[in-house]
Amino acid sequence: MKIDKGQLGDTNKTGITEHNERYDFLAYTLLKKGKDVNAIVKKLQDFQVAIPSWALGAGGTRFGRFGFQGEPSSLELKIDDVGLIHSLTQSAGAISLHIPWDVPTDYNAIKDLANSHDILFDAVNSNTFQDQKNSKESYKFGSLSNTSKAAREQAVAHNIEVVKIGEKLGSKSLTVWLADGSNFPGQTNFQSALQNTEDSLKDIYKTLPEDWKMFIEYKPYEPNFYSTVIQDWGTSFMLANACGEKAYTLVDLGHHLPNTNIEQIVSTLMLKGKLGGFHFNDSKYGDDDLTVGSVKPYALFLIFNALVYGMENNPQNPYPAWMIDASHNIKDPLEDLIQSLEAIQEAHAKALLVDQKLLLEAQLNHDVVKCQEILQDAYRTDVRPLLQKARLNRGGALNPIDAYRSLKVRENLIKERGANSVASGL
Ligand code: PSV
Ligand code: MN
Ligand code: MN
Repeated sequence: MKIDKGQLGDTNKTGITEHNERYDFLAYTLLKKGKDVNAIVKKLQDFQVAIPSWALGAGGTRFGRFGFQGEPSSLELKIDDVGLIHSLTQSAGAISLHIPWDVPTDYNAIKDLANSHDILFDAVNSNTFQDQKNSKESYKFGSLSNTSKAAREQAVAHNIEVVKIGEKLGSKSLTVWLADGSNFPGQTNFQSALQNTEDSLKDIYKTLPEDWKMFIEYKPYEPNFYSTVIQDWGTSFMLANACGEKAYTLVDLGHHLPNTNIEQIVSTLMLKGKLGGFHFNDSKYGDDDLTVGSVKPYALFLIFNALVYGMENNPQNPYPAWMIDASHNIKDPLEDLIQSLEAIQEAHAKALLVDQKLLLEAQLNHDVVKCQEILQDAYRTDVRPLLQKARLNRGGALNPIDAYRSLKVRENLIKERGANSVASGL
C-alpha cells in the first residue's frame, strides 16, 4: 500500500486548528527568547534517519519470537514499509541494508522502487557474526580477529563484497560490527586478536572507494561474555586512526556499560573529527534495542546537545550517518519506528533550543546552577508543535501514529501480504 496524499490531507484536518494555536504560541515565546524558529524547523525538516532493513519485522529474543502480521517478506516490501514511514514522518528518507540478509536481485528495480519513495541507500552493513550457508570457514571463533588466516580472509572478502553491493545502490559507507571476542578467560590472546583485527580492517580499508567511509562499531559484550575485541569507543577510535582518514567510529546508544557518559564520548569523537555514524535505540540494562527515548529521554537530549554542538562547532567532523537500530518484540514494528523517529526529532529540537551563548557565559562564571537551568529550560519546552510544523511543511502527517491508525495501514498490509507473512532475512 502507498499513503494517498489526499487521504493524508484529510486526516491532517483533524487537529490542525489546535496545532496552529499551539505553534503560534510557541513560536511567539521562542521569538521573544531570540530564537530563529524558521531555521529550527528547517533543521528538523532536513534531519533524515535511516531505517535498518532488519527492523521492519518482529525481532524476538533468544526465548522466542512473536510474529507480527503482514511483515515484509522481501527487500522490496521492506522498502515499501520504509516508504510508508517516510510518507507519514518525513524523516526516514533512507534505508540501511544488512548483507547477506537483504541482497538485491534486480539492482535497477530496487533503486527505482526506493526512488519512488524518495528513499536513499545509507550505510551497508556486513555480517561476519553468523556462518552463511555453504561458507567454507566458520566464524565460531571470530572473523576479522580469528587465529585462522583462512577465516580472516573470508571475512575480509565478505566486507569487500558488501562494498561492491553498496556501490551498485549508491551507498557511500560500510558499517563493520564484529561479534569477535571470547567467552572465557584464557580463551584468546587479547593482543593477537586486536592485531589481527587491525590488519584485517586495513585490508578492507585499502579497497574502499575514494568517496566512501568505513564505520567501526563497538560493543562491550554480547554475544561474547568475557571479552570483545572492539569493546569500546577508544578501541574503535584507535582502529579508525590506524586505518586512515576515511575510517570513523560508530556510536550505538545500546553499546555501553551502564551509566557511561555517552554525550562525553560524542563530544570527544566530534572534536577529533571521528564520529562517523550513529545508531539510535534505548535501553534499561544492555543492548536492549528498545524504542528511542522510551526509557531515558533526558539522556537522549544531553546526547543531542553534544551532537548539535558538534555539528555547529566541529567542521573537522563530517555530517554523521543517522540510523535507528532497534528491535520490536511486542509492538507493531512500524509504529515503534514512528515513535523512535518522533523521540529523535524531539530531543534534536530541544537541543537546538539550548542557548549556547548563555551556557558558555554561565560556564565561564562557574555558575553551575545557571548551567543546569539553561539546559533544563530547553528540555522542558514542549517542542511537538515544531515537529508537526516540520512534517507539514514537507507534506507529512500532523500526528503520524494517529494517521497510521486511521488510515488502517497495518490492516491493509495484512490484507495484501497475509497474516502469516514473516520478515525476510532473519
Ligand atoms: C549489534 O548489536 C548491532 O547493533 C550491530 O549494529 C549489528 O549490525 C546490528 O546490531 C544488527 O544485528
Ligand atoms: Mn548497532
Ligand atoms: Mn546492538
